[in-house]
Amino acid sequence: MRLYLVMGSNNCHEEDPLTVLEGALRGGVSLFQYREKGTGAKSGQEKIVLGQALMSRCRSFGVPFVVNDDVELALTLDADGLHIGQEDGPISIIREKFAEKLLGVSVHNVIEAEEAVKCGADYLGVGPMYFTSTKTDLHDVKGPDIIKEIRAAGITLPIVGIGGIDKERVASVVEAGADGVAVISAISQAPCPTAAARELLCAVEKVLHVAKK
Ligand code: 3NM
Repeated sequence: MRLYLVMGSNNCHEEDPLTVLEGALRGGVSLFQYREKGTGAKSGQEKIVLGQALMSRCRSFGVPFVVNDDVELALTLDADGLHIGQEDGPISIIREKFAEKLLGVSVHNVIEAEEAVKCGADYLGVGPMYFTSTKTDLHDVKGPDIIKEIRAAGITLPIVGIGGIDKERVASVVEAGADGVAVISAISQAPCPTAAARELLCAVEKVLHVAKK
């Protein structure tokens, strides 16, 4: 959960998403979510074909491949897991469909986090940590304090913070109690995704190692 890359083709601008992903994997991304959403996003067969190609890159690095929202696509691709939001239907029903797979849930407060835990989520995505223009239907910015509140409520499930995170902001998110960070633009829009991933991972590990001492 240390460095989670979330990405679809429209997050990569001029670059080929496969090249961006491969570079990011080389830099140490440990989990990948295929989020093909928004303007110009692929659909139908094209979405499946890109998903297959991205999944195969992840497999060659031994990194789990998770699909955002799209239950059918996750089943078609036989992905390693699914990530859902609060609008994607009852978590417990989806959990049953993906009994053997990774299930992540986006949460924005303690009540949603407790519900996700009760329904059997494997990890929580908590956001937005900071303002971001990458997501259009953004909730109110919560800041890293919301992770502290979730931890204070006794929730021990793996947590990644998401939303507007760059290498300077990693420490605030991990110090608040996250196991790692999830990013889109900090890697997909970086001049060198490998270097960007390396720097983000380094920033996460720095806080975790200090905490262990
Ligand atoms: N979910 P960037 S914020 C996909 O708050 C997503 O749940 C969010 O993109 C949430 O790293 C977000 O470029 C976008 O800010 C993250």
